[in-house]
Amino acid sequence: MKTLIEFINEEQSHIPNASGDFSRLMNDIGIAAKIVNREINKAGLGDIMGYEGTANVQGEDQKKLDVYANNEFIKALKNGGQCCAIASEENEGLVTFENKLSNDGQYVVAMDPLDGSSNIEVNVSIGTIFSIFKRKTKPGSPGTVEDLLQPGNQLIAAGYVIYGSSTMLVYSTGNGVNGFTLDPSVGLFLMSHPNMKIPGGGKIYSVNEANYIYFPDGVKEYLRYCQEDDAKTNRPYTTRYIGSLVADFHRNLIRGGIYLYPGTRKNPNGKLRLLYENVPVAFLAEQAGGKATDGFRRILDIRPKALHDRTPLFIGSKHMVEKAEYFMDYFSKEFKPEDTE
Ligand code: P6P
Repeated sequence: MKTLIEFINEEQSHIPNASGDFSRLMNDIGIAAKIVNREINKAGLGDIMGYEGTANVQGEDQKKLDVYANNEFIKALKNGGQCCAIASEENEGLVTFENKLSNDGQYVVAMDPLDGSSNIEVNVSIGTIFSIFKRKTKPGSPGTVEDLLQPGNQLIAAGYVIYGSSTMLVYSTGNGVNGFTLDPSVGLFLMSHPNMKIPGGGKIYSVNEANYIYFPDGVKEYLRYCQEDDAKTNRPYTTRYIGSLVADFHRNLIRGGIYLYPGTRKNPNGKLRLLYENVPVAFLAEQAGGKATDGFRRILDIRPKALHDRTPLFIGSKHMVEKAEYFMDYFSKEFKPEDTE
């Protein structure tokens, strides 16, 4: 099996005049993933469980592993020198580095270092999610917020690490999606899932139905559609909701399906963050033949106004997302953002 570094080098060989900087950045992410994985796998044995006693910019209690993962990915990206700024779910402001090597870095990274961390103590899969953009500002000084406020259609790469029954790194540079499984006996990510594609005929829907009464009518009608008995269209579908975006998305990527985190009257923009949750999985979904919108707009075309912007998310098998969009357009036009083309 091809190792991650072999694949990274192979991809680099197809890019004329590649400097190797991106390859080193991707390798740094792989190293940080292995370090975080080691800590997660023994979380129940050390004092790494539990709360840090602090809250992040989202007002969410930070777990010790949240802070640990955040620090490890920041350290790896700082030491690598290819990254001049990081936007992290765990940091309110931009993370920059006061050293020349990083200030000359060509790339910026947006990340959720440990998504779904509320699942840690119940041993449910959690994940790291990341977006990589080219900086817009001139090298020679730290990256700026402007470097991060780019729409997903400008991505250089995006991916996630899922720390589950096995640990996988799944990412794309725009030439399809490839999955690498960590072989802990040798400490290498090996290509186990080449050229991943979301099956067309998905019949799984993932949504937190506890929010049902606050959902837009379009979502309520779509859920009714999913539950109707119609053998010709493979319904009723089945529902699976893990409460960890990476795990729910990864299952749908392999089995087909749709994940929805809609906006509600209380929270019209939903819960998930655009830059380091929705954009990376939307990039992968499209690269794998699927679709990702906020119910009306393509996720990758939405320009963030701030680092921690939120948007609704409808993502997965193309025909399922398009059916959900149909119901949103028919029943819930009032949720359509003003700047929808
Ligand atoms: P809820 C985890 O906190 C997360 O950001 C995603 O990983 C997950 O899909 C979602 O929120 C779960 O949110 O409101 O259903 O608990």
